[in-house]
Amino acid sequence: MAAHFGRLGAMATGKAPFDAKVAAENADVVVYMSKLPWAAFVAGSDTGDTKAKPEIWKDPAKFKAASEKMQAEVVKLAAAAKTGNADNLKAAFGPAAETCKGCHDDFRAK
Ligand code: ASC
Repeated sequence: MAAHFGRLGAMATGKAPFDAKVAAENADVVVYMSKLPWAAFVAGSDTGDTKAKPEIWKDPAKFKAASEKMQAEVVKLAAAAKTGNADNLKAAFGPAAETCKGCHDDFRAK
């Protein structure tokens, strides 16, 4: 996730040249991957070597809402990437990154 989202971030922040094809491909991978983590957070998976905070299981509705917000934002990010316009990617990247950060702040230990 970090690798593919990171490539979009590099383009959105001017650290890498904008390449519409690369942006669209990476955004599609992000959309696909955005659906995957949630099935792993089953009851009982809160123990052992994990960065998952107990809040995931204490407030599953909040966790689910955060996951859905991220999934919605990366769909918008992919749509923006597919316009082939760097400014659209830039505009969509910040809100998507906020949903990563928001969930990590609340639900992932440092
Ligand atoms: C990334 C990455 C995250 C998010 C977050 C956004 O590239 O690995 O977790 O962006 O840092 O604030």
